[in-house]
Amino acid sequence: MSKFWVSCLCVCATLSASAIGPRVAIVAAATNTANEQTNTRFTDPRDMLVNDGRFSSVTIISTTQYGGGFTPTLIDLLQYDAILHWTNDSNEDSVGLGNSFADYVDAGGGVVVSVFANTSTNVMRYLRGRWQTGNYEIIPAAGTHTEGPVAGTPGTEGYIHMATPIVPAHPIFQGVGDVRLWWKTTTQGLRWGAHRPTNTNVHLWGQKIALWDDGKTAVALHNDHPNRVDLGIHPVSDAVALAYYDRTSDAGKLIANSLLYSAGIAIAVDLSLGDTVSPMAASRSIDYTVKQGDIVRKIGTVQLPTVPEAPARIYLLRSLTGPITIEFDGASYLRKKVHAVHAGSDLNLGPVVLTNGDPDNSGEVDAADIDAVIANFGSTNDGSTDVDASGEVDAADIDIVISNFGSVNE
Ligand SMILES: [Ca+2]
Ligand SMILES: [Ca+2]
Repeated sequence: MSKFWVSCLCVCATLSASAIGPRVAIVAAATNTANEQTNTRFTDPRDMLVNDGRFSSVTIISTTQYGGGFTPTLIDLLQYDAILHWTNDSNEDSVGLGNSFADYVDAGGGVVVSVFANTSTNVMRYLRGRWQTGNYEIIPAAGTHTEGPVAGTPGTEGYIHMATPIVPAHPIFQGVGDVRLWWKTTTQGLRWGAHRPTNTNVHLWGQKIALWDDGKTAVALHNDHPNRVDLGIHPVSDAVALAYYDRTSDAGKLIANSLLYSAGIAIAVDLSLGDTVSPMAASRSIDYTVKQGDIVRKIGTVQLPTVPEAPARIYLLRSLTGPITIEFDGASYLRKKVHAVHAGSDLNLGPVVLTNGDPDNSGEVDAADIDAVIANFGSTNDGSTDVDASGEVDAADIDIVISNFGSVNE
């Protein structure tokens, strides 16, 4: 894998909160818009997640062909610990998106799929490709959605409520009370609102853990992928359209809990970047790989702010208990291995110090690194040989290489 992430340039904006928690992204075809960063069908769920306070950042990525929309690759998605997906318009490429999401689940990322991505009969609005052939779906695609009450008198209105969960102790329901969706019937008898999946089935590998009070699916899990959750709810609130979830109920909390659960257990690590002044001149991305034996269980990045407020966090599937090895390997730092035991709950690795000075990524701080720094001396735009990220390739960078000379990857 490339050591230098190709970021999604200017098309995604991230709202950072001071909270400690997973970095998450909305990756959705919420609507066709020239600017998904300001359109309320994207910003309403984004703001709900930011205000929830349990995510360190929330990014908006549109998957439509309009505005800044694109089909993210696995590399794009690995910047996040979990993603929330839904559609209310067509994806640019529903096959490519399904392939990326399947790869992301395999890499340990959390994926929460919501209405109408798990109800629409339009082939551009549900995930295809390996998402379907690899059995990542929970609620079968294209089953349509139901609006309004089971039976309703014309000209009336009311609510669909989530019933008492089938698995009440599940963490997804922690602190969640009433979850409700408003509906009305027109005087002509048309039903409107309370959008939920019509199909009450889930795939053989799925499990329903909560229903709406009419028996439709509200929350379902994947038995083989603990990082997969399906919600029978459209994740835009009634601040945007009356027919959507009641934002004074706990629907938003249910969505946030699902995202948090899909991200997995938190592994805290007090990552310090040796030979870097504090505060750092620029934030840094450090790649990591979690392995069990030789099997790769999770790959991703941690983003270190210039002034770390708290240990960085890595998220890992809760089911992967046993000894694990975490390899850190970012930019001009040597690879560092840390061993731990994953007991199924959050754990703390304590301090981990990385060694800087290998801008050519040979695995050793050596003469070639000094040559590389000298070759770029004075440059203000070479991120690899500016090993202290000061903004300039200068004497401090040579000092760092010399001070760690001879160090090798662990
Ligand atoms: Ca080297
Ligand atoms: Ca420098």
